[in-house]
Amino acid sequence: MNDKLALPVGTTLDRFIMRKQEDFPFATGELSQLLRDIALAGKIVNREINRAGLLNVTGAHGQQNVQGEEQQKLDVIANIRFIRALRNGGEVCTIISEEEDGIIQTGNTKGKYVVAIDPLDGSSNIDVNVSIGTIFSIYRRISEVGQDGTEEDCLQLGTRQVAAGYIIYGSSTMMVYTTGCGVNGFTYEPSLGEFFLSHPDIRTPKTGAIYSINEGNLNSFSDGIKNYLRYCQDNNYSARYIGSLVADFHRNLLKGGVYLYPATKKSPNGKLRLMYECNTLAFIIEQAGGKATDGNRRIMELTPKELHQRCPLVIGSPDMVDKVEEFLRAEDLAAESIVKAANDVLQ
Ligand code: P6P
Repeated sequence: MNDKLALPVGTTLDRFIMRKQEDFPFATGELSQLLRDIALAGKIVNREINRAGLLNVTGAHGQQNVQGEEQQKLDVIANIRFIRALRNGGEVCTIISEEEDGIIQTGNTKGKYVVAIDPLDGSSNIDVNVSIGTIFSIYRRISEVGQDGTEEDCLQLGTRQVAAGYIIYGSSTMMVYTTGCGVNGFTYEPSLGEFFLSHPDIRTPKTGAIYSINEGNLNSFSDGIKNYLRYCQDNNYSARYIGSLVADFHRNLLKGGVYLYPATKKSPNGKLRLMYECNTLAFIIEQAGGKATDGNRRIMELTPKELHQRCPLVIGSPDMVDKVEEFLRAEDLAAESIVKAANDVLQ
C-alpha cells in the first residue's frame, strides 16, 4: 500500500466527540452538539485574536465589567461570539459569563444544559501578544425543561459539571476538555479549519519544579504562602508567571507545577472566580490526576453562593498542592500554639 504517500491527518474533534458519545449509552447528542458549538465560536474568536492588531480591536472598550475590571474590546467581542453560538446551537437554556452581571437566558427553554464561561481570560495580555484563553463549564439544568433556566441551575457544585474545558490562543490554538472520562487536547489547523487530536489522555506529572504566583503581592501573602515560596526557592524551582491563567495552567498541566492565587489585601477572597475559572480547571486537573483546593478545601466542593464568587486557588501536580497545604497547616498550628500560650499566661 502507498499509505506513506498520504499520511493520515489524524482524528478531528468532531470525530472524537462522536466516538466518545458511544461511551455514553443514553447520550442523545445534545452535549456533543454543545461541544461543537463551543469549538466553532473558538475558531471565530481565534481568527479575531490573530488579526486583532489589524482590526483595531485591541485596547480597552471603555467600560468596566461586573468585576470592576476594565473590559477590553476583545472581551466584549468574545462574549458576543460565545453567547451567540450557544444561543443558536439550541442546547443551552442559560449562561453565566464573566462579562455579564446576571444570568443570560438564551430563549432555548428546551435546552438541557447551562454554561458558565469566561469568554476571554487574560485579555489585557492580548495587546502584547501573550497567550490568552476561553474557560467554560457545562452543567445539566436542574429545573424542568420548557422554561427559562434559574439561578439555582447556574450555582451548582463543581462536582456536578458534565464537561469542562478551555481554549488557549497561544503559539498554537488548542482546545482541552473533559467529560469526566479523562482529558484530551486538540490542536487547531487553521488551513483546514479543524481541531485535531494532538494530546490524547493527558496526565499531569505527580510533582514538578515550577511554581506560578504573582510575587508582586508577596507582602500581602500569609506566612504559610511566604514559607512555601521560600521552600521553592531553596529547592531551586523555576518561577513562571505569564499572567494568563489558562497559559500558566496549561504549562503546569503538561510539565508539572503548581499555580497559586491566594487571598491578598486587594482580593481577600482571592481574585479568581469559582464558577467559570476555578471549578472548570479543577475538573480538568483532577481528571488528569492533579489536585485543586482553596488551600484547604477541594475546589469542586465549595458551595457556590453568587454568580461571580471568588475563591483562593492552589492547582496543579498533586504532591505540590499537598506541600502548599502542609505549609498552610503549619502556619495554622503555629498560630494556635501562640494563642494557647497567651491564654496559659493570662490564666
Ligand atoms: P494578577 C487575568 O486577569 C486573570 O484573571 C488570570 O488570567 C491571571 O492568572 C490573573 O488574573 C492575573 O492576576 O493580579 O497577577 O495580574
